[in-house]
Amino acid sequence: MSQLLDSIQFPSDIKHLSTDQLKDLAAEIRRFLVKSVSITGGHLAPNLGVVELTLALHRVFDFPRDRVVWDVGHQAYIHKILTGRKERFHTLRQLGGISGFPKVKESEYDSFGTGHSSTAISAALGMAAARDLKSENHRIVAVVGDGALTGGEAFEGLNNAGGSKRELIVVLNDNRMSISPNVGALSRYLTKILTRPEYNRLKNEVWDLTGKLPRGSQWIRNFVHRFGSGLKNLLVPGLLFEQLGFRYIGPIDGHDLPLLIRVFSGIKRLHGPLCVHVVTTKGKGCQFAEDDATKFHGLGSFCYKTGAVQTRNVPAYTEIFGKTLVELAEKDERIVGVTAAMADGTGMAFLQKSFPERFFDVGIAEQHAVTFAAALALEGLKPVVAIYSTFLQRGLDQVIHDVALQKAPVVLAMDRAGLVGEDGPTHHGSFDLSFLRFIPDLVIMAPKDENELRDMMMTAVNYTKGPVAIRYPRGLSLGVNLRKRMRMLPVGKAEILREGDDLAVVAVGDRVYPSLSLAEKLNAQGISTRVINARTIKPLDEKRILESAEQCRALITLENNSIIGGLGSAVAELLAEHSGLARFRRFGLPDTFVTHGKICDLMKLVELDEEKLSERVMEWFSKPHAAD
Ligand SMILES: Cc1ncc(C[n+]2csc(CCOP(=O)(O)OP(=O)(O)O)c2C)c(N)n1
Repeated sequence: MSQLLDSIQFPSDIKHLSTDQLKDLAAEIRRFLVKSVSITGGHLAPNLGVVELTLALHRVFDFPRDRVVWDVGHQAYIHKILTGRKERFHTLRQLGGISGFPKVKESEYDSFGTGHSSTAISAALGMAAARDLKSENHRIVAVVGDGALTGGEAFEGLNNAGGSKRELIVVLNDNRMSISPNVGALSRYLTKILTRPEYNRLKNEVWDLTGKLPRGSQWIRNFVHRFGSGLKNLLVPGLLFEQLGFRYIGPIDGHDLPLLIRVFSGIKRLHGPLCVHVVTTKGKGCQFAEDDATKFHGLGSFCYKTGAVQTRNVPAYTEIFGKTLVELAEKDERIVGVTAAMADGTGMAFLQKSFPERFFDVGIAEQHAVTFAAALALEGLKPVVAIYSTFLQRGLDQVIHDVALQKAPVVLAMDRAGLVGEDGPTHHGSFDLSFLRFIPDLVIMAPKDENELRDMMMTAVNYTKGPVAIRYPRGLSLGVNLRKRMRMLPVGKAEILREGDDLAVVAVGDRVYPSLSLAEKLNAQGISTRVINARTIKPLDEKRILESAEQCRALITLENNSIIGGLGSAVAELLAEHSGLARFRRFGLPDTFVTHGKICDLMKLVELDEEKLSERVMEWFSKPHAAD
């Protein structure tokens, strides 16, 4: 049977479709999405929720002349399908394929790159200011989830946009979910709006009326405006958006395509900042995704018929972290957990389950999470804040100003450190060693395996002199036998895992075991190789590293962090002050934004895979050197 979707390449292909055809197309898109994402992995539930919304936007607006900014950008799959990327959709998130997020370089329809949340209103307002300066007249739409709206930058954008009076449409995609159920007062406020049936009914009638209005009928528009405002004054429990300078329109059923089209067509005639509150269901149209929208928010491959995911017999680092935290919390009631809307992703959900009163989900608000934790610590508690490395970038000033400067004993658990794979450059945790290492009084650790992660967690929660950051990678742990008892590690002491006197490899975190394999290879080539597990990047075990620099002919560092500012830089600084001690070279992530793809493929790309790394090291080591 010929499919409607087959005939769709660009937004112009949907402009002429009837409402019934658009509805059929929505159903086809859903089937296509589920099948495709079941193979590539990706963000299923958020996209299933915005099928009608995306179709309506593309039907009414004229992208790319008009602009759309997708907040987070994880829900832009349908937008991609409708804007010339359907044929490449099977390459989603794969090396060389299309990105899982909007990317300016990928398409003229992607007006702004996203991946981290809560940026869309700021970006859209910047575009509006540019448009006005250039005397252009296109429309700018920011699509923002209710979860993303819990992030501070979204409020900063709303505040500025509402004050500016520029023409801008914020579509609030309200599905009551962040990754987990949404939290906070704003979420409660939105729910209150939704639970006012009389408001819904009347409001829809207003829109039915406006839909039938002749274009440009000023008095009726004024009437609708006043009637609408009066209605809201009567019935809405608060007028947050209106008070911030936005015309609020909604709530609107985000799966009612004709209504969405009518509303978007109608508001094209309105001026100033508008907020269209659209209500959707995450996972819509796919039972297993609707039933467990958290699991199907973002995941790897799964069975498209049942949603079943392959089970793994080795726990992920995240799970080790989460369970260990519970173990520690059982013994010390001062331990509390903080997450910025990532209870499941960080493993904090284990603590939430065991000690709900000692668990805090603060929303997608990393800055707030860090300051909040600093205060908990100064009040005598032991907060463990779990934030992905890439998202802690948001909280840097708070780590400096609120945590380290006050020597607040906060534990920063940075999951997803290093390359993360398919989510790509917006999500790689490539920089945390670089952006944390210069902070005084902050201890930074990285475990070589899961036992060491547990030991580091125990050490960190018992470290009273100041904050401790622990970084660990995405994915499965190594599957080593877990020691039941954790032990305290000496802070600032490296461990020598293998002796040798030609080359010393100082490695950290998930690069320690690969260093051992590297040493095997080098030894087989007659290069006697020492392997040092740095364990703490700050303070660095200077004594041991300087000793090795003296005793070996050359020294290298190996890390899953940018070579700028991380372990390699720390060792380079040390050696520079003790000049002439050793030939030295850094191996780590290159000074580029690494693309998306499987971690193993990316490791090859950056030449850190086992084969290429040993070739590079051997080539460098064998080169004659002036100092030799
Ligand atoms: C700064 C930042 N922190 C955390 C995340 C991880 N994250 C991705 S999507 C998401 C939830 C977004 O919720 P919402 O905006 O409501 O969109 P929905 O998935 O519900 O459609 C979170 C927490 C992120 N992308 N950026």
